[in-house]
Amino acid sequence: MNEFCVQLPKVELHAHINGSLSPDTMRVLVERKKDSNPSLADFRIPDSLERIDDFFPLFRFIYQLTDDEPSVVIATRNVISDFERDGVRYLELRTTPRENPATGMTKKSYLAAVLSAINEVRKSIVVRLIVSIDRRDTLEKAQEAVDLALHFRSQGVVGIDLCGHVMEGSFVALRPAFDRAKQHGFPLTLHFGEVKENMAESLELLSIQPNRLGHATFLTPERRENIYAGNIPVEICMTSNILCKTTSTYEEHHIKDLLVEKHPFIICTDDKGVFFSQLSDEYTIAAKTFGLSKNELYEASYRTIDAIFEDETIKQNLKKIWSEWYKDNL
Ligand code: 6MZ
Repeated sequence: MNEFCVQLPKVELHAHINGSLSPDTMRVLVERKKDSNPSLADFRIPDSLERIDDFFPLFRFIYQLTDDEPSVVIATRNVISDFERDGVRYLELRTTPRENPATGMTKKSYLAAVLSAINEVRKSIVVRLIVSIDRRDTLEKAQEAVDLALHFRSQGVVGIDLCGHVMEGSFVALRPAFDRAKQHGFPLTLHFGEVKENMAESLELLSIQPNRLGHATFLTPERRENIYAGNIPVEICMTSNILCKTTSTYEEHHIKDLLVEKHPFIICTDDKGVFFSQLSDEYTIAAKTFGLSKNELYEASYRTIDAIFEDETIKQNLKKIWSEWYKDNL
């Protein structure tokens, strides 16, 4: 089944760039930097995490690897190649603009570096960028992220994300930036109900009418009803949820409710570097856990095309690629 899941054309819509660096890419970047920063050579990514709180501090290490533009280009290019090798044909990466005065990297030059890698010519994968706003940011910084998204729109920025430490910050404080992004026509995807404690702001998050939701693990019956009524696609990251211990088993994962309800979902990786899981692995897990046939996996993958932040022409092109693959393989 895994080989089939690698071959299956797939869409990836929830992948944080700095969480997606493979061990090989991390090694390449450590090599580049270990002379100036010897402590990097000792870092080990943990196999498992006690709780989701242990996840976010990992980025203090990873961010030292991508703290200048050439490293950002290598990181982004390698992440794209990893997804391409895994059969991803359309990819929306997301990242939080970051600066580093020590190397002269600004948020603008960071995004320019990411986009230069995204816009390298490739035959079998289309890549776009979502600009992430961290929950811990000030409104001013969030507005700056929207400015940058507008600045780089013609180079492949297609949407705005709310992400970051699930127990910190608040959407309410940042809402004016998201309202402005929406006024400019950017679709929004919001991390939603990743932990129980996030439920307090769920109504506020839905009131902005997001185009997609990340995770949506914890839902009250009312919120579930809102999401179904709005037909809002959910980005599902099973291994991420298991390793962050927000879901206890694959069998109990909330994707099961979406399968039963036939509600749109997109199987995604979240942070494939930190969680050691390719997108094909996530499809394989879904197939094994819920007994999905090859045809059902194909259908699930085909339906994700409707959730991308791109126009009808690109959607139709992708649907053609999927249909041709179906004729040859199923
Ligand atoms: C919320 C997450 C996340 O933006 O530097 N991030 N935010 N929930 C998650 N679930 C596990 N996984 C990653 O990528 C890393 C950043 O993405 C966010 C965190 O803010 C993390 O610092 P970029 O490319």
